[in-house]
Amino acid sequence: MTKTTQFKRLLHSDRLVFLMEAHNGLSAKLVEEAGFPGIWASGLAISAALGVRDNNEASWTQVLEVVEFMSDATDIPILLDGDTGYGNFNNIRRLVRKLEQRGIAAVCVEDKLFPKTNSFIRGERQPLAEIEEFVGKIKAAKDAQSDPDFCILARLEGFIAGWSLEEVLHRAKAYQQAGADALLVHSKKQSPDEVLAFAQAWDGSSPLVVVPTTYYSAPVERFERAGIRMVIWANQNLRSCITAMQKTCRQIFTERSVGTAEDQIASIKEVFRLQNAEELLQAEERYLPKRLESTRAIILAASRGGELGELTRAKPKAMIPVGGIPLLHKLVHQFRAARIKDIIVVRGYGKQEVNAPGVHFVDNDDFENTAELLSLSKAVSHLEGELVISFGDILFRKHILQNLLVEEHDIAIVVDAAGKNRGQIKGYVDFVSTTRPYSLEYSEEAVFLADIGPDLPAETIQGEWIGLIKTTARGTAVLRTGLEELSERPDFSRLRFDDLFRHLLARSVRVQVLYITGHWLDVDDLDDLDRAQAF
Ligand code: SPV
Ligand code: MG
Repeated sequence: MTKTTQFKRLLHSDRLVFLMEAHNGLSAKLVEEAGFPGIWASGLAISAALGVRDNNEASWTQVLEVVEFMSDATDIPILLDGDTGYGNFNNIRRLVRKLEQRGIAAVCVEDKLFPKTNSFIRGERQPLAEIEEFVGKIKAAKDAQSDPDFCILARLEGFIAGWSLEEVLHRAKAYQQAGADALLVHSKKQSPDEVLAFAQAWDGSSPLVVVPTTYYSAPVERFERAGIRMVIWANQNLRSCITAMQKTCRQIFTERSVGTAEDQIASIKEVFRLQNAEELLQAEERYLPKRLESTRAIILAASRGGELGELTRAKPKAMIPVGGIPLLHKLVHQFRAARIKDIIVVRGYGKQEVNAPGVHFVDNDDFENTAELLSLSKAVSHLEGELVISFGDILFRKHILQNLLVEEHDIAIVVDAAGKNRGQIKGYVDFVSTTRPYSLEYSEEAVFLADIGPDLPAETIQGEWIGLIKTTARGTAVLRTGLEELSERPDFSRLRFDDLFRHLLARSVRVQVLYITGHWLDVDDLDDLDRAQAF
């Protein structure tokens, strides 16, 4: 049932119906959870919550924004306190159209002048609108609605302004004839006498609504007996949160601690429940790509890094601090930042010194006599699904991993085009030749690995593999098969990644090249370590 139909039915219910005030999305939700069938979007409460006065200081579009949040947060109908309609007949026409668009069920408009003042502030001095002018406003509002169940309530401020019962009845009849769906009779008396007198004199041809703010102590049965259809508790939520917040603020300020207050306020968990945070988690499961979530990383960190001398006497180079943080921890952090949670570290030298929170370890205890592929084979049970393989002694900028992760080819490696001139001064460089040299020109065409190894002819070298591979689930399977095939070779324990790549190339497997230019480094010796400290 639409909210407009729900509201219309409430107006014509044969039982007394109670609406409760709300002033934002959260309070609206609380009203709904308490069991109320509808919400009073109070002008007083909304303006106060916005930190301004109930004098049309908040613009009508600002009020519209608030009620839209309220409507989005709830499934019960909202009756907006539309003050005097924010102008003349023309302004209320636009208001009604906008309210319909935002899912508001009804609006109440009072027979005073714009800008209005709250009825409890010198109400007796407040001028009423001319009857004809207000009648025109109601007619215009009714003509503007497109949903036949949208309701316009006419609010009688005659008692507030000190007019007689006759005058109020006279106006009521005129507003009813203009098309008002219900009449809200307001009073600032401590007793319900005025509204009950009105109800008694009223012929019942329109539903009556009352707002017992000052005469709150009157038993509601009296309204029921008088044939009143709807009671609005107009501001109690606003007032209760003022009291609660004042108390909490005072307490936390004077105690300089949250200690005592903590048990008296809603838990963060309750806040999340009210926001329906759970729904978003479920939606993320449905709509977010799972690819990155299920990608795992294998970090090869078995070697000592003898070139670093004393520094690696007690621990492997993966645990050497760079800027105070072990290299391995930096790598793990980078993977986590890319939402890779499942991280496997192959350790060997000084394995008792290798740690990182939340990672799985596998060991290559024969690290002294073996090379990269043997280390990788120790993690063979993890060679499944989408995978990133990384050397444990490299540092790279975040964008390199991000770009690698979105590559679509089954096997992709990162090649530093700037590394092509690195020469042979360093220990072992995985030089790379490709199907196309690095170029700044844009090209749709992917680049593929043509050859790799430390001894490539200089003129064929287009870069250096930095020690990062990404594979799709299919690519991982291909890599694993290649690894298993090579493991048959008697020299398997001495084989390195370039051997694996050449093996794959010989089987016509395509390995995509993602070019970078710098923005990474490996830590092979003390000079590298110096550079890493500054990275
Ligand atoms: C409001 O809640 O803003 C009202 C009711 O209009 S009263 O404050 O009693 O005028
Ligand atoms: Mg109001």
